[in-house]
Amino acid sequence: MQKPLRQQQHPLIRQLADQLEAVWQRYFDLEPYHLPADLGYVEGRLEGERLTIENRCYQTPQFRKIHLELARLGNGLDVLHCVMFPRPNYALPIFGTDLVGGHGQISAAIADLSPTSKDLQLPTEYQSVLKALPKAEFSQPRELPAWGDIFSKFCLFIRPSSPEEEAKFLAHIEMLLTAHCQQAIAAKPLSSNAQTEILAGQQYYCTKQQQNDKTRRVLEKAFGAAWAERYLTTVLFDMPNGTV
Ligand code: BLA
Repeated sequence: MQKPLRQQQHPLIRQLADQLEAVWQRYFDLEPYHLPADLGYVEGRLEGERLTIENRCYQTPQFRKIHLELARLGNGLDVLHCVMFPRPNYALPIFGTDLVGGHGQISAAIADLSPTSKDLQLPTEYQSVLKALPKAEFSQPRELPAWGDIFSKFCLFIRPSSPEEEAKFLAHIEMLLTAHCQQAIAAKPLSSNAQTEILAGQQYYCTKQQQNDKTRRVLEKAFGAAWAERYLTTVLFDMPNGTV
């Protein structure tokens, strides 16, 4: 039996994976969410190197899908991907985080609570909570790509430059996620006619994320273009049943 992927990955990825699950377990009774049967654990080959993907997926009354994915390509590329999709009857933002690194260095660390309302603003309760968090200053901020207009003004996108900055990133995400779980638990479900806008917001988020060529390229090289498209649209950034 192989060791769980996280034990072979960059320590920041392992720590973040453990932390995300600990916070979810603290706030929710997690029910399993079933991914398409062949897409839970996947192995492919990219230019002779093995690409391994391990998915964990849950749901709660507030969240349609809480997805944590760990991926490792050979010994050179480690990825943590996480998205919490709210159910369409909750006007909640989308929590997302991505860590990408290799050879002992994380090159991209991103975390956000992304708005899904028409005006692309976070709910006012979230704005006040996020404004009150300690300012997260990092020495190497990174610039968002063109498709990144889905992210809020609180989005953190950096290259952590030291173990201290890695710890600061972890601590920041813990606060962000804790605030999100508390808001979600306090949120009231909406009536069905208010859900169209929320679905449209989630659809927009997914469409933009699917434009991330860096993710698509890794998946295409290992599994081919058709598989990558299916994975991007059914596992990473899918819409609830019955909507397109
Ligand atoms: C960047 N994502 C990247 C990069 C790679 C991947 C190789 C480039 C790293 C760098 O520029 O240093 C690869 N990410 C993957 C793969 C998976 C993955 C293979 O998740 C999954 C199998 N991406 C997300 C989510 C967010 C996100 C949820 O999946 C944000 C909440 C953001 N990833 C994101 C952004 C970049 C990135 C903004 C930088 C893109 C750029 O600079 O062009």
